[in-house]
Amino acid sequence: MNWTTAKEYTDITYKKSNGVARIAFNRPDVRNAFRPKTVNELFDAFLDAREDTSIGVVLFSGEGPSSKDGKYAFCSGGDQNARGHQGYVDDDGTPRLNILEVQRLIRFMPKVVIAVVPGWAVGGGHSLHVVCDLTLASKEHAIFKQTDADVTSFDGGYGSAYLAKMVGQKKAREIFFLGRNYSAQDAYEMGMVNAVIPHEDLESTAYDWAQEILQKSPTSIKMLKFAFNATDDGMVGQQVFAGEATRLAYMTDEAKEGRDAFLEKRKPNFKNIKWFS
Ligand code: 1HA
Repeated sequence: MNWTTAKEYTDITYKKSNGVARIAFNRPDVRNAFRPKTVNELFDAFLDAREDTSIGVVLFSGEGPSSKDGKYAFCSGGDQNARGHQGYVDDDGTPRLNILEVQRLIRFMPKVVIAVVPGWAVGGGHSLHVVCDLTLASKEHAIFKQTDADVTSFDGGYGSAYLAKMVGQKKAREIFFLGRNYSAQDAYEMGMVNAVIPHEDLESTAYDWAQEILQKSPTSIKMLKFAFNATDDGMVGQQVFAGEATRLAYMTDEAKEGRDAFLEKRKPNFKNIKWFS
């Protein structure tokens, strides 16, 4: 791993190495809770990773440990100190819930996003791991927990409904209704974690998984991601999948003929195009 800093931020770190981007929360003393500033930075970094054509995989993690007690965290959700009556209050006083836009960026980017969970994944932090394509968890320190019902919040989208598709209805309801702690092994057995990794190997294993994915066909990977998404994403899922299909269609001779005919102000000639079945 030869990381170079892609951009300096206050609340997150953002690095790149050899086709892989690494975005990590950097507020370890509050278990990597996110405030509006954190969310704005996440959005900026994920957008950059999406637009960078050299990047195929994004690792999403949390820096640590805490300087106060040495504990690790992926993310403990919304910063309760920044929470006003209508949402998480920005520096200009505007209440926001923009973390859902970050969820959508992760969900719809044509790249693989891997949650690398070194410690607590709680509340909105739990939902973020759920929306990632894959999750790798620290054997010793990862703890999964849903506190939404403790603090009068509810992620009624991917955080709950998609979780239920992953672990089953009964288990998802247990996670939200009881708000218990689950170890990495528990989460693995439920089907919401891909692998339980010794803590000291977590980062290198995540990087190895990313490199393995990067050996694959980029078109296959993105079409597969959007195919997996489509059944749960309704018309938007269809739109995203079909958008990529359109891109492929644009690369054909048939599409060139359609475009050229328009530009040359003539009727298109599709007679030589075969009707493959
Ligand atoms: O659900 C949503 C949304 C849904 C829809 C649309 C938008 C959404 C946006 C956000 C969210 C949410 O994220 S709601 C859920 C918000 N998060 C929580 O309820 C988790 C609160 N934290 C905890 O339950 C615990 O801190 C913990 C299980 C993560 C860790 O416990 P532990 O190891 O015992 O540490 P603890 O002593 O509690 O915390 C260490 C320090 O971190 C404390 O600060 P200190 O006393 O040292 O000054 C603690 O206050 C701080 N901290 C932890 N989590 C948060 C936090 N400070 C602010 N906000 C936090 N979320």
